[in-house]
Amino acid sequence: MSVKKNYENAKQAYAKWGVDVDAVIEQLKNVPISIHCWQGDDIAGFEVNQHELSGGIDVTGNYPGKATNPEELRSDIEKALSLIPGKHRINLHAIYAETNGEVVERDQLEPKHFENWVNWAKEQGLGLDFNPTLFSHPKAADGLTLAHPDEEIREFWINHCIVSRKIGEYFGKELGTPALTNIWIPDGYKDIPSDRLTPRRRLKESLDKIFAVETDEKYNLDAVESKVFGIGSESYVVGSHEFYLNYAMKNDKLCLLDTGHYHPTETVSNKLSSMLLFSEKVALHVSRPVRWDSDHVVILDDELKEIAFEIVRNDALDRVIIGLDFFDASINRVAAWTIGTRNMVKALLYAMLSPNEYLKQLQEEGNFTDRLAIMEEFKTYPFGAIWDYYCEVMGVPVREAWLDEVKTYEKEVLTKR
Ligand code: RNT
Ligand code: ZN
Repeated sequence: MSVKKNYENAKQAYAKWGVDVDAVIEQLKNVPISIHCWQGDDIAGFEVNQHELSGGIDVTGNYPGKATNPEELRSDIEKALSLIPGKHRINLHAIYAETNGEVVERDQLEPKHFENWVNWAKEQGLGLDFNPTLFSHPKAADGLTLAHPDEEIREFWINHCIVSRKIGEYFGKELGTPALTNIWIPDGYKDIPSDRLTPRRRLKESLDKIFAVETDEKYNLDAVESKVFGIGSESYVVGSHEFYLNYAMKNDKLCLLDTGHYHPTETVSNKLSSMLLFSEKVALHVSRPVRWDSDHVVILDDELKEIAFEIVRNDALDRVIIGLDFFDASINRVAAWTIGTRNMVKALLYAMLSPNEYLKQLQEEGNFTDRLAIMEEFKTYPFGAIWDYYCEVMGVPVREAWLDEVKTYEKEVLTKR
């Protein structure tokens, strides 16, 4: 297979429509994806007194070889990164703190507990993002955290979020690229509430207290993530889309849209243009809901491509912060990262290889016949040849060759754990 020859031919096909493939490749190299660390250990984390996963999310499967300590997790991430083209970022949760065998309560966490991560990120040339962990904890056992009626519980979580934002700020300062610190809480009710307002009022007040503490936005960006339902919060989620959309707009925070957190026929792709009209930046958790918020590995499906089209067509590659959020324990976890992240990058490339200006013009002219015709024909343009070439020039395996590397890693490393 001559990757280069196929590329040259494919390039001509795109050039005919004014798509400058070399320029696209240069641009794509600079688009980071924030890869979630928690795919590697089923969201277990490294707390000394580990608590079972809670918060209405679930990881199913028991594929062997999950990471059981920070070194293993970092080495697994490095393996995945060696198979994914581009320079990316790693997204951590507070439960990935390293406390030297000491129990450190979450409201007492400090930057020093993430020093190893920062040193590693420097070595690897990676940016880091962060999340406070408001689940898998006795103080979250009621399914309520920032909206809990008990003030002491609320205070604990408020403080946890404040120290987390400080940790995000530390990441940004150390690594020279701002961290996105994203707050997601599980708060909600299994059954029909008798009062929807009071918990939301408490959440609003808790957030106000959290954000009253300043962080430098050169180093830390705050995001809030909504949800439509969870296991055990089927009837009501305090932090709904409308809640956070309004909160973020009013308080100049980023809205984080998770693709699994909306009603099944509602799509994040259709939300981006509206968000971008009113916010400078939007954040994403790209996931794949199968019948529910199941967090399956991201595949190259129509909605993923549509999300990528919206980012590219709206010229928002530097305004949409793309993060991933899936966790599948039924397959090799390094493969899961590799498949999901390669697909995200593929979708962006696919969208960038479309004659987007021309298609917009057709729409403005009311020429819907040509719009549909060209959009459909482009689906079978030689995208694969460009993708193969991109992998080759970025020094990562072309096509499925990465799978052999994962298999070797599994045999030599993962199965020995
Ligand atoms: C849960 C949210 C949240 C978590 C991670 C682990 O529904 O999507 O983002 O998945 O924080
Ligand atoms: Zn999410």
